[in-house]
Order: sequence, then structure tokens, then C-alpha cells
Amino acid sequence: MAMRTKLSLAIFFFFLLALFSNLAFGKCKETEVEEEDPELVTCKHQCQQPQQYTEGDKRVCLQRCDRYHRMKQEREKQIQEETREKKEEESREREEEQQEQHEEQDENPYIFEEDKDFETRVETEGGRIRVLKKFTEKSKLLQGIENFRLAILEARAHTFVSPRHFDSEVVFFNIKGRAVLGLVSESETEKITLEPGDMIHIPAGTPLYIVNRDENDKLFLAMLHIPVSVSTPGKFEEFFGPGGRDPESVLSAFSWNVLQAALQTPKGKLEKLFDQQNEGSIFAISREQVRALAPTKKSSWWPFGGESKPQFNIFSKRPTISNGYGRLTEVGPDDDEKSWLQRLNLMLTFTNITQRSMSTIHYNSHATKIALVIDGRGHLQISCPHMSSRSSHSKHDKSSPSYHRISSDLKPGMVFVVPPGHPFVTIASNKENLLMICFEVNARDNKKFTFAGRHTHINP
Ligand SMILES: *[C@@H]1O[C@H](CO)[C@@H](O)[C@H](O)[C@H]1NC(C)=O
Ligand SMILES: [Cu+2]
Repeated sequence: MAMRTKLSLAIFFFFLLALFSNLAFGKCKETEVEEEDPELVTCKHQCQQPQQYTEGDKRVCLQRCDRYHRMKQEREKQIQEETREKKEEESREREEEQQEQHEEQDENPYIFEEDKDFETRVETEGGRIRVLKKFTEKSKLLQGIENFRLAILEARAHTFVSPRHFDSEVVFFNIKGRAVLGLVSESETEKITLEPGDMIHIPAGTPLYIVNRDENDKLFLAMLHIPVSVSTPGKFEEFFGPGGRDPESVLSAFSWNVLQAALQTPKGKLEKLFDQQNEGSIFAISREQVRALAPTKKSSWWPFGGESKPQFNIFSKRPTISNGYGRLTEVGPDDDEKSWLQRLNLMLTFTNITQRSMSTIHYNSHATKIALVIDGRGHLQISCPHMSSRSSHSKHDKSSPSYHRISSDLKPGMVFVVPPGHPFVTIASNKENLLMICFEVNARDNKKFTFAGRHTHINP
């Protein structure tokens, strides 16, 4: 028993020894290799040729070998260093690039700037028509509302927007100024005056002209287009009268005698009027022409007499919520008399937030909100789970489900989108009320959920 223990102990020590010697040997070998560069060995070996060199020559030769070796080592080190630096720089560049791409994605997918995200379709002396870029061009997250396009018409005082029709359902909203819409049918032209806050649905294909009947002020009209062509979602076209893509259809609707009657102008003068369209589709007209294109007294007391038109004023409609902090007015698919809202599955809302106040944090169950700021300034915040939380504010809680805060200052002309389920809040500035008009898409069965009590729609 004792014998065996001794033996195994001996074996143990033997292995230990072997291990140490091996380590020591290995280390030694390593330094040897470093010292004995084969080139150096050859160099030194050549110096030792006795028949060629004297002792002095040999020394000089050996020194030269050493010097050469040192230079070679330094050069190698330098090259190593350079490649390392290059690699570091490359990876740094790559990182920056990735960061940039990320930031591009992170850029607010739901917020549209007036100058960046609109394209001008028409621009003349008389005014311009700007169309918001396709929602899917901004972000894939907006695929569901691809088929909705928002356009803004701006027309100077006393101008005429030449007859046209659209291959889209259009909801007109009169933001500012005083307009006349002329809806042209074969037998007569129906003239409708629009005041700020007025909303009207124009069925696809209806030929119409627009007049800014105000002598001094610009007219601002928002148009929500819902293209009807199933083959080209999100695309709509204007079909002009003379000089346009489809002159025949519009002109036949605008038979000359109708136009003559509507404009109370002889045919020759009319032709001249429409010839002006070659200079653009929005142009100045005289006071007499404005008067001729506007409704006569008799038809201006509509909507109380006769036909009911799908028109209403959202500014003067009774608000759903109203208190010191602001007002919310809604017209939705369940409002019986607005059958077109039912058909288009749309709700229209108007929010007027008192300065220094804010809306409660709330979200829509089904509807996607397309909001247009029409007056005042303020701020918006949306919580979005679709975006990674790379925002500097939320770096500390990477492990929990990440809700990215999308925020933006708001000013007139800006558009923002809030998808269903996304809680958001709007805040008015200290100096101005914040006024917004919203088109809520897919409004049927929609419910609004708030995170605060019912009576605190708007809070300081
Ligand atoms: C918005 O609310 C303010 C009161 O805070 C009111 O004076 C103003 O007329 C409202 N604007 C519209 C367009 O309803
Ligand atoms: Cu989102």
C-alpha cells in the first residue's frame, strides 16, 4: 500500500518535472526563434568566410548584418502598425455608416414637413397645388394608408382654378378664405360656397372648377384624395379641360352654352378665358367674372331649402368634448346623414387645443389618423413600438420592450400620422391655440382609449 503511494508520487513528480521543463524549453525556443532570423544567420555566416575577410572586416560585416536586421524589424513593425490603423479606421467608418443608415430609418416615419415632404404639382402666378408624397414613400409602416393622398391648394385673391376632374374620391376642407366650388353637370352648374371649416365630398370624376371669391385673402383648401383606380393604388390624376389630358370629357360636360350661361360671357371671350390656361391652371379673373361664377342670391340660402348636400361646417358643429383646455369635434361614419363617410369608412375631426394646454394621452383602436395642422404651434409625441429604442432618452432600458418616442414640433402646414394602438399626445404652445383637422381612416368600430379620466380630455 505504502509502496504504491510512493510510486504514484514519483510518477506525479516526474510528470510535474516534465511539464516544467517543457514550459521552460518552449519559452526558450521561442526567444531563440526571435533572435535567430534565418536571414541574419545567413548574413552572419557569410561574414565568417575566413578567405574573404580580415578580422576587422568580419566585425564590420557582422555589425552591418545586425544593423540590417534591426532596420528590417523596424520596418516590419511599422507595416504591422499601419495595417492595424487602417483596419481600425475601416471598422470605424463602417460603424458610422451603419449608424447613419439607422438614423435614416429612425427619422420620424410619421411626421411630414411642409417643405420636404410635399411635391408641387401646379405652380402659377395665381397659386399652387402641392401633394403630400405617397405615405409608403416615407415608410413601409404606412402601407395601410397607401391609397390616401393629401393635397393643398393655395390660390391668390380673385383667381380661377380651371375645370378638372379627378379619378379619386375627394374630401374638400376649406382651411382659410372663401371659395366657390362649381360642380358641372350636363344641365346646370351647381355652385357651392365654402367658408372656413366647411367640408364636402366630391364623388370621383365630377368635373369642377374652384374660385377664390375673396378680393384680398388667399384661399387654402385641403383635399383628401382616395384614388378609385384599383390598378394604381395611391395614384390620382387631374383631368383638365383645354390643353389637358382629357379635354373632351371635361369640355363636353362644360358645353359652351352652359359655360356661357354660367359665366354670362360671350363665347369668344370664354375661349380666351380658357386659353389662358396655357399659362397655368390657376389664374386671376376679374370681379365681374367672380360674381358670375359665384352662386346667385337665390341658391345661396341653401342648405335650408331643397336639396341636401353632403356639406357641413366642422368649426360650427357641436363639439364632442369642450372645456377650458380645448375642443374636439367629430363627424363619423355613424352620423346618419353623412352616408359618404360611412361608405368611405372615414371620420373627420377638428381639434382646437387652448394655449398652454394638452390633450390626454390616447390612442385609436382601429383608425389611422392623418392630421393636418391648420393654425398655431405646438408639440407632438407618439409612442411607437416599431422602432428600435436607440433614442438617447431611453438608452438605459434596453432589455424591456422598447417604445420609441417620436416627437416633433408642430406648425401650420405640417402633417402627421398616428397608426392605431399608438398612444400620442398633442400640446399647444404657450402663445397660440393649436388647431388641427384630422382624417381618420378605417373609422368603423373605432374606439378612442385614453390613459386619463374621461373629463380631462385636455389638461394644462
Ligand atoms: C378655438 O378656441 C378658441 C378658444 O380657446 C376660440 O376663440 C377660437 O375661435 C377657436 N377656433 C375655432 C376655429 O374654432
Ligand atoms: Cu409604430
